[in-house]
Amino acid sequence: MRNASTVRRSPWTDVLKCAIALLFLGAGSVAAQSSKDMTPEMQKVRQALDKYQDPIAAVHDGYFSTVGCIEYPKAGIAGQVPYRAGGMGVHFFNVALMGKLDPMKPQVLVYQPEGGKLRLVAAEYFVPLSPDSKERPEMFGHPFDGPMEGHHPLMPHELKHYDLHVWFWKRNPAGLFSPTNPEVKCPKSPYTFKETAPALVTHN
Ligand SMILES: [Cu+2]
Repeated sequence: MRNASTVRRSPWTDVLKCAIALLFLGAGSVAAQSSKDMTPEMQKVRQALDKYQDPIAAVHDGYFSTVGCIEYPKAGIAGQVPYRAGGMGVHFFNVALMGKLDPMKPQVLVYQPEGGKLRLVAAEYFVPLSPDSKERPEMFGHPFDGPMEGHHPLMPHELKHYDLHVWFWKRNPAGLFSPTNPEVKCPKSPYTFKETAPALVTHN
């Protein structure tokens, strides 16, 4: 009798284990990007950009909202940037920073609408294609995506560029540098755009 009761696990142990596992899974969906995945340089950059968690502070520094929230319901196909299905959120663009490549000064800040607010989730480095940009740019030892067409409709197709997304503030199961994040969702709104992955272009 005694043996049986010590050997046999209570079904509640399993229920409890499941509940704990679910709790962690649930927490994952809103989890911040863990700093252990980032180099000390990246942690420094994130710290410096933390002030933009307030979108108004971003506007004061010249990052202006492009209004729309972007989702890519389908993965990119041949001839397109190989995006995975996911969201990209709302982009705040600082045109004055175009043409400079400085980790501390990303051209774009990416926000996710959440509970009626905008939550800072990523920074994006943006390099327009030009005769000067002969080589694929790199940041934090990671090559940029592209070159690609502008993201229609919030950008003209002609704005060919390289870009690199870094999910400093939100965990991205697709990877810290993945352009899309399957856990970013846009609200039902006339300003939510379901886009297709931009076309790859050649760099002459
Ligand atoms: Cu983006």
